[in-house]
Amino acid sequence: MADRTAVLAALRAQHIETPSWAYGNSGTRFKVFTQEGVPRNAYEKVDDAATVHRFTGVAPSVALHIPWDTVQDYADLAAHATGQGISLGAINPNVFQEDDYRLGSVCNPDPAVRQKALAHLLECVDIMDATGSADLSLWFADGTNYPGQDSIRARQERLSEALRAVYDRLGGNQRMLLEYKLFEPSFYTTDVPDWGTSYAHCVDLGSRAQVLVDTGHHAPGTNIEFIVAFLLHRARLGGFHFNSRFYADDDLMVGAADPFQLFRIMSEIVLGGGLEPANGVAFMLDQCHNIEPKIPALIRSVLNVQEATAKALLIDADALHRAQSEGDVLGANAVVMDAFNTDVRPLLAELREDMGIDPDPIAAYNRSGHFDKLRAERTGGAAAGWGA
Ligand code: LRH
Ligand code: MN
Ligand code: MN
Repeated sequence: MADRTAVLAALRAQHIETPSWAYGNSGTRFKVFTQEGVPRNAYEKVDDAATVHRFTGVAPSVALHIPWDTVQDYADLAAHATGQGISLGAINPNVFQEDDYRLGSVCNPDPAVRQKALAHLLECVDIMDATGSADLSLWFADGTNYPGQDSIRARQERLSEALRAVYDRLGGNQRMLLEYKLFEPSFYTTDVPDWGTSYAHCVDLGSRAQVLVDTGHHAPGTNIEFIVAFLLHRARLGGFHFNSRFYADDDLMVGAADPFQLFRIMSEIVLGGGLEPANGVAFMLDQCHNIEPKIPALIRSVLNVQEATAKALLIDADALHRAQSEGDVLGANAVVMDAFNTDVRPLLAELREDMGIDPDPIAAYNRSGHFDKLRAERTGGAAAGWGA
């Protein structure tokens, strides 16, 4: 059996980052639904992230999206976060929501648009300097809709050029995480469609460029845990945008659609040493809560990642290696399934009690009356960024 004390210590040290945009109103291309009590600005999003941390104990940072979270003074926002017991995490630039980006951002055929996009990326590194953020999470909506629309090769060269300029601007403790996505908003080619493209650019750039795996960005049926194992083995797994999906990039609560997949991913992380802080794997969420209340949904998501991690930590690694080296197919599979089928809720309740928080964070939040307070205090909450 895995050592219980070591399992509890690893769970206590886990750090799951929530995204500022998950606290705002969101929807689909058909409708952005408004909810009561949602934050009206970046400061209130930080407050909500701090609430999620207070109830879970393992979500001590919040990612920002710029310009959705634009403020006058980023150092002041960082100080506000510190005062609330959390920190500002990854900075996500936005080069996909302006008319100029109709044909792309850093891959656009027009050099003036490329320049504008690059200037925004560099400005985001300035913001990281002010917030103390270590990670720049890059996602490009760039691509084409029709064969012949633009040169696939020329677009790759433009991408390389921009990535190089940003990489060279990074400070010594800062990283660049390059996110890939198979399709959407482009429907014929996407300029960073898969982990291989991201990996190749990262290798060109240097060791502080790493791949960001958003679990909703693959073709159905893709074996994401293989990608995770490969990238971790090559020291290029920068982190995750966790969410779950039934069809495309659904951005549903992580672990809701396929808890077994989340467990398989976390198993590769645990077995590959990815929980060690030195390996720098960032466990971030990237979700939208269109119809469900946001703070409880984020608490649920954090708990889902924690449960999958706990199960992965319970894998008896010695028994697994023994079965694997003996070629014992059924035995090896049974070791993994035993861990998956373990009810880890009592273990996690014990952990939370040790940490001085309620063993049932969602019930505790619902009892706290916090939402009634938000509903009374906040009127006219902001949209997350879509359809605002
Ligand atoms: C793109 C994406 C990317 C964006 C976020 C809002 O689908 O996953 O990470 O920054 O959604
Ligand atoms: Mn994402
Ligand atoms: Mn996405």
